[in-house]
Amino acid sequence: MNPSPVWSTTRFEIDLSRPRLMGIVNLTPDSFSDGGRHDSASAGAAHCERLLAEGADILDLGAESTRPGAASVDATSEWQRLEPVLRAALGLGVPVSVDTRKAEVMARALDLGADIINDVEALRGPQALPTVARHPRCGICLMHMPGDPSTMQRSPAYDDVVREVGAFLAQRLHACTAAGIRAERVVLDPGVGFGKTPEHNLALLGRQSELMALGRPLLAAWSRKSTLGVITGRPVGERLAASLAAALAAVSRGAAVVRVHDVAATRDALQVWDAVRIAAGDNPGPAAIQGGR
Ligand code: HH2
Repeated sequence: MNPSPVWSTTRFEIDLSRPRLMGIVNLTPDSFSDGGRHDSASAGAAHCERLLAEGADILDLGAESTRPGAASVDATSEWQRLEPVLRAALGLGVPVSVDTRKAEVMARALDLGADIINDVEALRGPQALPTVARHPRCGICLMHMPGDPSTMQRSPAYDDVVREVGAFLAQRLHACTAAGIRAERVVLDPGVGFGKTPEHNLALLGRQSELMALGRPLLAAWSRKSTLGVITGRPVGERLAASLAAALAAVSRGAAVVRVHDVAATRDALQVWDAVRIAAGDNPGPAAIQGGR
């Protein structure tokens, strides 16, 4: 089955016939690679504008870190961090995603007009699925994570990580469609670094075609993650080249969206990759993000 090339969201139909860049906007004091850099409303809004100028197609705003062992944040504090930046981002003319696990934050973000809910718990949290299902159009990213961020890296073990992550994502996609959510609204993410060893993460990338068979586009989020540090021996601040290599490996194997911190550099890398596709005669041509309703 070929994944549908469209991601249907609140205001935009995102054409995924070429890879899309999702720029990460962490509004947190404690994110694993850029905590404390954009955690005031003005710095967060400025970062959104910077990522757009660098070529982001989608902005992903998060106000709670999900790094291994991160302390959870209550919904009120999360929303206080998010709201002013979300209001500003929604005026920038691109799809805006909100990275949250809490139904209360999802509901508020959707009321304000958010285009996408990106949930690392794949809508398994209390009231998350019905909250999103009540919305007629928003896009959704369902990610695989066993347990929660405080426990997920305690000896992750699978018999066959690709088969088990695929079965989980298929089950969550089914839960969404059973709740009345059209499949075109959903993108799937194997969850690099969430309850997985470096070997697990690499197996998921190397055998990505098995996840493509689930019939929905895939999101790849390797940016700066620790597996890249294990492979290269580099600390988190020196993983740009490794992140670019992983992003290109993911899109070459069919990923439709790459979630990254370093938008300008990833844009350059994708442009070269696209130019090679054109030269090879297998480029589908320019693709647009339609909408703005
Ligand atoms: N990773 C992070 C956060 N959100 N969402 C999806 N769909 N996939 C991911 O792999 C993913 C995600 C962690 O990265 P980051 O946002 O930079 O860090 P932190 O959670 O510490 O804020």
